[in-house]
Amino acid sequence: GAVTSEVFVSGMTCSHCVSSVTEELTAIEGVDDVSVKLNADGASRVEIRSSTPIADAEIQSAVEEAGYTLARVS
Ligand code: 9UX
Repeated sequence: GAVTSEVFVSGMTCSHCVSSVTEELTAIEGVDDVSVKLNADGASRVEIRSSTPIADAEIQSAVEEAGYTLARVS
């Protein structure tokens, strides 16, 4: 996608966490790629590529749906 969003997510500690977050974010309309740099000791960097801009609130909802916390949006 043409748009990249970068957020940081707390509470992710293993590859299954990565799968859950990736699945929820990929389900958002317009999202075509999600990549996570897992940081088990802090906030994991999550990069979301999409065709159109995704609202922060929508990203937050997806992250929380997966069971994690949005630490910050950059
Ligand atoms: Mo792994 Mo993540 O056992 O909440 S799924 S720690």
